[in-house]
Amino acid sequence: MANYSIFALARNALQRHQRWPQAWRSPQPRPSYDAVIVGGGGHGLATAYYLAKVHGMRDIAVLEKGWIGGGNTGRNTTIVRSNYLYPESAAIYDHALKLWEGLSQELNFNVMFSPRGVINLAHDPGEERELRRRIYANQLAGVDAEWVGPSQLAELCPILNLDQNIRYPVVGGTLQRRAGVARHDAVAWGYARGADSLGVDIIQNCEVTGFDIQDGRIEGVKTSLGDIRTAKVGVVAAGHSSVLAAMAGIRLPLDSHPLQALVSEPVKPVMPTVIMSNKVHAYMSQSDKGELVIGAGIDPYNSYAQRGSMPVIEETIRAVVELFPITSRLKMMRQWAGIVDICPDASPIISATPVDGLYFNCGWGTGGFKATPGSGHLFAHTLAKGEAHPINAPFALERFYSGALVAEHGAAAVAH
Ligand code: FAD
Ligand code: PYC
Repeated sequence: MANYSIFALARNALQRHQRWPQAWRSPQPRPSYDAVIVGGGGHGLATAYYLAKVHGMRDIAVLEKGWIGGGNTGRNTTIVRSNYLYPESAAIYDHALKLWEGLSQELNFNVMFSPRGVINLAHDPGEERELRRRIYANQLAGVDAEWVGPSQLAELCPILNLDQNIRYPVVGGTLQRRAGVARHDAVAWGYARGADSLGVDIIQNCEVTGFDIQDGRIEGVKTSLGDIRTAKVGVVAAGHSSVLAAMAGIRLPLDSHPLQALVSEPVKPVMPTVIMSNKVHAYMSQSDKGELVIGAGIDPYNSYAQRGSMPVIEETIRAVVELFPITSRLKMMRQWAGIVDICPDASPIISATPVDGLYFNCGWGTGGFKATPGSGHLFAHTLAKGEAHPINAPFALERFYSGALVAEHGAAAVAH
């Protein structure tokens, strides 16, 4: 069997994958669709998949200006958890986590969801109080969460520095055992393949450059490949949501910032869980390839440059070396940034807009990867029915008029 696999691999390599079936088609856009999704990241592709699968809408196009998953979906550090403070957030993120738990089976595609636990560290008594409050809120909302002290931390992650004489000593942390990581590209590919098989057209290298709006109603989109007529548009463009909203004359309460990450050379398994520290602006996990995956807090200035600035990443590395001293001799292989779209309350927007038929799903900021299946599922409901699902109703634009904000800066766990 092993020999057969080696021969099969060699044959495929020499044939340059000639007889491999395409995972999804590359169609030209048609002149009209029942619905158009702008943005071929995980959220846009998941929205199209659930529109087709759950709501029976098959005449759909996903328009992506680059390649699918080339935005934040392929740039994030893949942490999946649902331990947010407010019940509205716990409901939306745990809805997503439940979908993650069955996603590989749902898509018949291995998204490598690995519930290896996520730990959020506390470095002082004030932080411990705040995190313990979040544990109680999570437990009341039916989300698993527990406090872990230094001795449990030493068992869960032996490379964590628990010396009390360091700059920011670790006093304990929260643990969500159902949380973990997943393979980010696989999520885009799995949803693309699933949506395509249900008839959705996925059109890459197709930039939306404007909207056709008549008498307050959406009638179509203008694209780099020509105009497309449609009565329903869902925009899921992450860091570029404000740019698209401006094309429709809408101003969204969003700030766009670079968020950086980097990976080390691969090493043997040393990090069995995920550790985050909001206070020192650093977090780390280990990929299945063995690379240590490290992330920072946001770059404080607004920008659309997907690279970020040196001082931010230097500060993060300083913190990582203090928290995990064995990293001090590792070589770093790659560094990058994505543009994140942050709301004043650090919660997302899933909403109708003043333009009839035009909907936005954005504002996931530093934390939308974990939401991908839930966000797509709920946005599909909102688009298909023309009204919010009860889980995403609190995340409509109205909250910025009513004042019913869902303030999640603390639970975002990545410094803003
Ligand atoms: P994207 O994947 O960015 O998709 C939007 C797409 O829209 C892009 O492909 C873009 O090309 C396309 N687009 C934009 N404008 C147009 C246009 N005019 N026409 C057509 N297409 C257009 N979240 C977590 O939960 N856990 C994490 O560990 C985590 N780590 C992160 C680390 C980093 C470094 C970054 C940058 C983000 C991280 N996030 C994390 C956040 C997460 O990546 C995002 O919230 C999430 O991936 C957003 O998904 P999306 O599908 O909405 O966006
Ligand atoms: O939201 O959990 C998160 C996260 C981790 C890294 C970036 N965002």
